[in-house]
Amino acid sequence: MNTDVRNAIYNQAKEWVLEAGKNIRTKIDDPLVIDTKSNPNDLVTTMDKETEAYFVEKINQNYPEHFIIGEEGYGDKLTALDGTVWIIDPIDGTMNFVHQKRNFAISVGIYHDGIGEIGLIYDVMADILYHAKRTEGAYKNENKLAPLKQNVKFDEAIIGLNHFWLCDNRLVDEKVMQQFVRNIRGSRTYGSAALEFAYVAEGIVNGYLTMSLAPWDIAAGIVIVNEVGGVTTDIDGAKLNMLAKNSVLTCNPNLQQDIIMYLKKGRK
Ligand code: 2AM
Ligand code: CA
Ligand code: CA
Ligand code: CA
Repeated sequence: MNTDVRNAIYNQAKEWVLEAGKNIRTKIDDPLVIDTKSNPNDLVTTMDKETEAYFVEKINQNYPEHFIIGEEGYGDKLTALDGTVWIIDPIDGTMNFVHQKRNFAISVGIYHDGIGEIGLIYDVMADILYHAKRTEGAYKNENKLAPLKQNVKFDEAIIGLNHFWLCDNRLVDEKVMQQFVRNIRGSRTYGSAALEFAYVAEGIVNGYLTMSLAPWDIAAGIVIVNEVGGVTTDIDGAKLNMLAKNSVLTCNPNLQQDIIMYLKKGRK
């Protein structure tokens, strides 16, 4: 993707993300209409839909040749990542949005011919924008993020993961995962995949392990983590499919082999 074109798209995307975030903050105490999707704990609100619709309208107006993949279905149904594709999660961490009114993010990844060019993750209530352009480094607001530390050891690592890994699950023996959390230094569960990617990029957690996420949960995060030297694969260490669901490991490259070895040991 041409640098001038990319800069223009990046500036525009950033403006829309900040604007959409401001709209959410303004309405944060308004009554919510909450529906459920795949199960009673899988929430969606009018604000998720309104925010996605806002992006889709703006993109269609300004970039009619671009494609959109969005969680709430206002985008396109794509079977390939050819051309420029905006991969959007209007609110990542809807449960946090509903119950906590914080700890949720707007996530926008912009890919060109399958390559992640731009990543934007906006922690709306904290007003912190994590952002990156491929090969130009990653930023937290105006501050450039440092490359990930070289010497992080497995037994000193903090890993983001939710508690389902420790319950009977279809992917990995929970006994092995219980051993895993005892052998790392600590675990954290933030409830927003996008923010967990951002924290890996920031180096405040050293990895994030997650079951079955959609492209919009991870598209921006992959670009941002990549810019600080982090690596993202599926939980077997294989390349991700950005048109399907994936169980994902994003982490400091020092830890990747150790974590994947653990998973392999318990893999079903
Ligand atoms: P969401 O809030 O955009 O749905 C919470 O554990 C993280 O997992 C969030 O990033 C959430 O994104 C994501 N997630 C993906 N599929 C989910 C589902 N079926 N139910 C709840 N959270 C889901
Ligand atoms: Ca959702
Ligand atoms: Ca999400
Ligand atoms: Ca969402």
